[in-house]
This record gives sequence, C-alpha cells and structure tokens, in this order.
Amino acid sequence: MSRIENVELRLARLPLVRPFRTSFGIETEKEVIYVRVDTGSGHGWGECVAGSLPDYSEEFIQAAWIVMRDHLAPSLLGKDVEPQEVASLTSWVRGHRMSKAALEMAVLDAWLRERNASLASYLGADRDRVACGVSVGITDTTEELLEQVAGYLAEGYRRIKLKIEPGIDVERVRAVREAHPDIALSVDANAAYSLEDAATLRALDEFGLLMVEQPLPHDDLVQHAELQKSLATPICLDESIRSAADAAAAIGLGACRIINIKEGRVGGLLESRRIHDIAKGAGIPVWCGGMLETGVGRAANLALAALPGFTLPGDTSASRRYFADDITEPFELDPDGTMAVPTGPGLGVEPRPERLEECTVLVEVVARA
Ligand code: OSB
Ligand code: MG
Repeated sequence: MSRIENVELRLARLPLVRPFRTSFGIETEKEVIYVRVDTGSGHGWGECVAGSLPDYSEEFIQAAWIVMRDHLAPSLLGKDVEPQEVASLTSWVRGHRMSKAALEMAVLDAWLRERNASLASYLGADRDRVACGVSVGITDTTEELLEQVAGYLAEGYRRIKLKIEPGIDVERVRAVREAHPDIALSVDANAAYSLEDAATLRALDEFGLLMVEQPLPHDDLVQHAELQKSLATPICLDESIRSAADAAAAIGLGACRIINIKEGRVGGLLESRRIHDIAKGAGIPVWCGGMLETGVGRAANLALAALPGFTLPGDTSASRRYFADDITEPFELDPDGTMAVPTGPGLGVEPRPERLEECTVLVEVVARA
C-alpha cells in the first residue's frame, strides 16, 4: 500500500436511544474514537470500541487516545503497511488491543479500497446476510423488560440476550421464558458472579437457554471450567478471550462451549479470524459480539459475522436499536431477522461528513515528522 501520511483521531459523542445498563454500569451516550488513515492515494476508517470508563475492560477512551496518538500511530507513519503488519509493528506495546484493532481496521479499509475488494470477501465470508440478535439491558422492572423483548421480537430479531446481575436474574428469565416459550434466549452476566453463586446459575438450566455468557471473572478460565462441569447450559466466554491463545486455552480446559468474538477485544479483525479458525476446528460455535458500535464498527462486525464458523446470531443489531441518527447510512434489519453484509470496497461504508461534524468533540492529526 502507499505510505501512511497521517492518522487522524476524532472523538465523537452520539446519544443512545435508551440507556444501556449492564452488571458493570449504565451508558446513556456512545463515546467513540474514529481513526482515519490517509495514504498518498486514499484513506481508510476505523472505529475504536474502548468505552468511556475502564469497566468492561481496562481499556478506555482517554487511554486509547494517548496510546494511539503517542505510540501506535507513530509506529505506522511513513511506512508502506500491509494489514497483517499492523500487529507486528505495534506488538512492542503491551495490551491496548482495542486501539490496535482500530488502527488495523483503518489500514485494512484503505488497503481493500485500493484493491476494490470488500472486507467480507477478504476475510473469507461465505454468505451475504447474517442472522441478528439483540442484547437487552437490565431494566428497572420486569414489565419494562417484557415490553422491550416483545418489541424486538416484533422487529424480527432471532435471539434475545438478557443482561443479568446477582438479584436480577432467575425471576426475570422465568418471566421472559413464560411469555415466549420457543425463542432463542440467552443471558450475559459480564463477570458479575462467583463460584459461590453456582446454585443460582444452575437454576437457570430449567429455561433451556442457548448459553450463559461470561458468568465469572474475566481472568479465571479454570473456574469457568469447574462451573461448566455442573451446568447443563453452555458457557460462552466474552471478556476472558483476548487472543487466539486464550481461545485455545479456554477450549482445551473446557472453560466454554461457545465463544463471543469482538474484534476490538481481541486486537483486530485478523486475530478474530484466527479465533474463528481455532474454534471451528474444535467444533466450538462462535458469534459476533457488539460494543454498541456506530456504523463504521458495525460494518466490520457484519463482515466478520459472515464467516462460516459464525453459526449463532450475533449482537449485530440495526442502527435504530442504538441511535436515532447513526454516523453512516443506517443499517436496517430485514423482517426475517437478518441484515445485509456490506459489499462495497473496504468496510463498504463511511461516516457521513455532516453527521460526523455534528458529533465530533475533538480532533488531532498525527502526521509524519
Ligand atoms: O458484554 O456483550 C457485552 C455492550 C458493551 C459492552 C459489553 C457488552 C455489550 C453488549 C451490547 O452486550 C452488544 C451490542 O448490541 O453492541
Ligand atoms: Mg458480553
């Protein structure tokens, strides 16, 4: 590819259509860093999924900004970078996977645009539509939850995931299951339980859930393996899987039967594909997780979710589930619960310039010295 001339970082804020509550916090607004890479002959976009606070992960927006500006972008500037080289050129920086992933996405986008190839085809997608689920935040009341679930089902979503936390779990799941005996239903604890809560988690077995996502702390595969032995419901790992090595370890230990892949959490789309390959080889289904992405990150997720091993509906919901006015053209759910995978060059989408200006709160350009 032509040399990377500059890297633009852009902090933006978009209001969420409704607050999103998990076991670790509430978000009312999506704060996001867009990365734009400019080469002599073109450009590419990336979206960084680091959150406003270091709660889901130790990564967060302010740290991501600094590490991209002062350490990662300078490692790429002035070089002819192939997508797979982003990881090696930045490997001297420990961790900061979400920041590395955002830069890799922007380089991939620019590189694929030059070649007039779509991200989905480059990654090895084998379909042009993907089945979509929706992640439903913790609500104040059971009535509110039932109302939201009914609304999403009416839109066509093929799997409902309920956020749970200790004390807001079994009875909520029972209520949703009684109202909808046949739907694909799962729960996500975001690491809020401990092995001492095993009885509560076992009480979920009677509801025929597809999976329980990340019940225990992010850094304990051994305890997840222990828990899985006494649970009928498959455990799916999210926070615990940060790399292909983690995925191999988790599968080897029996710590999960399903894996949620998020490109940001694992350091990029290329590492995501390696996890996909490992899981597929081991007969472990994967699905595409979400981080309340705006249109840029959503396009990347849809491309990834079109790979053959992604056999379960992802948290790849439509733009309107999150934003009244997305940064790109809106992604829309088909009434059959599927969404089209972008087919244009690179990500196949771009931020709309006026909307981007409206949402931007800060811009910094890292240029060649
Ligand atoms: O644990 O999957 C999660 C959102 C932010 C951080 C973590 C998670 C989530 C979601 C929402 O569940 C998924 C989405 O719709 O983007
Ligand atoms: Mg999760």
